Amino acid sequence: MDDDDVAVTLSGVTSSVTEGDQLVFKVALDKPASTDVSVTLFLEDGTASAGADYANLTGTAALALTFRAVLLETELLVTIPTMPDGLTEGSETFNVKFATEVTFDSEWGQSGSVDVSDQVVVGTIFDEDEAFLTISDATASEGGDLVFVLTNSAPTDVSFVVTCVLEAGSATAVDYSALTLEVPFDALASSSTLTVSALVDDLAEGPETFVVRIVNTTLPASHALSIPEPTAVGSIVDVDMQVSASIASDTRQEGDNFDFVVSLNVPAVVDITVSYLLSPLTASASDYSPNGVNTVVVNAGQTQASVVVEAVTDGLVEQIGRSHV
Ligand SMILES: [Ca+2]
Ligand SMILES: [Ca+2]
Ligand SMILES: [Ca+2]
Ligand SMILES: [Ca+2]
Repeated sequence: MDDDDVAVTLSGVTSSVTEGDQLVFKVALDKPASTDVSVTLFLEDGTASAGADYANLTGTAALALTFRAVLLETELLVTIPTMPDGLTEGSETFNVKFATEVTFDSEWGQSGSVDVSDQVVVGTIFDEDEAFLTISDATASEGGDLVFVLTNSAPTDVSFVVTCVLEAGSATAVDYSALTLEVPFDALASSSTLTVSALVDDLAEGPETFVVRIVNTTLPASHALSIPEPTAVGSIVDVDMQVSASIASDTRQEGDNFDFVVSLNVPAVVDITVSYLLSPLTASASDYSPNGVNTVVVNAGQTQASVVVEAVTDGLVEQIGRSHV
C-alpha cells in the first residue's frame, strides 16, 4: 500500500443492543478518495440468525455503500434492526464483514485494491425475554392420575428439564406415587405435565392433599428464568368416602342374648358411630332390652361391632338407622 492507497476500516458504533433495537456499524476511509469507492458488507450468522434475530439484509442496498468522492465522504453507517422474538435464549451474536476486497482508483488514475478480508466486527443481541414458570393445582380420585400442568410464559430456544419433589400434607407417600419427577420441556414448548397417581387404599378417609414443589431446572444460566410460585396443591378425592353400615339378623332362645353384628363396607380412619333402632315386629318392646334409639361405635380401622340385646322373649326382628361421623 503506497501513500495513495485508501485505508478502509470497519467498526461498531453500537455493536451491542437489546433485541428490538438497532445495531450501527461504520465503514471509514482514512482520507477522501479521488473517485467513488464502493463497499459491500455481508452479515454472517453466529448464534443469531438472519431473518429471525436480526433483519435479513443480504442482497439489499443497505449493505452496498458508496463513498462519493465529490462529497469527500469518509464515513458511512450501516444500521441493522434486531428482532424481538418472545424466546428466552440468552445473548446471540453475528458477524459483520466485507463481502469483497475494496477497489478504488488512485489519484493518478491507477486502480488499486485493499484486502479487508480479515476485518470482522461482532454484533451482539441481548435477550429481552424472561421465562416465568408456573405449575397448576391438580385433583384426581383414588385410582386416577393428577396431571399438573407446568407453563412457560416465554418458551426457550433449548430443551431443559424441571425437577419437582412431592411433599406430604394430609396425603402421605402411601397415597400417591409418580413414575418420574423430571418434567421435560422441549425447545419452544410452552407447557409440559407432571403425572402423579392417586393410590387406592380401601380406607374411608375424606379428601387428602399434598404439595408439588419445583426445586430445579437445567436451563442454562444465560437464560432468564423466574419461578415466582414454585408450589402446587394436589388433591386426592377419597373413593372410599361412602361408608355404609348394615346389620345381620340373629335368632336366640329366650333368656339368651342377641348378638347383632353391625358391619361397615370399608374400614374408616376415624371411629364410626352407628345409631340403630329396635322396633317390634311380632315381639313387643317388653320382650327385649334395651329398646329405643341406641348407638354402637365401630372403631377406626375395624369393619364390625356387636349390638348385644337381651332376649326377653322370641320373635325379635330389628330395624337399623345409620349415622356417619
Ligand atoms: Ca433471538
Ligand atoms: Ca428473545
Ligand atoms: Ca388415602
Ligand atoms: Ca381411601
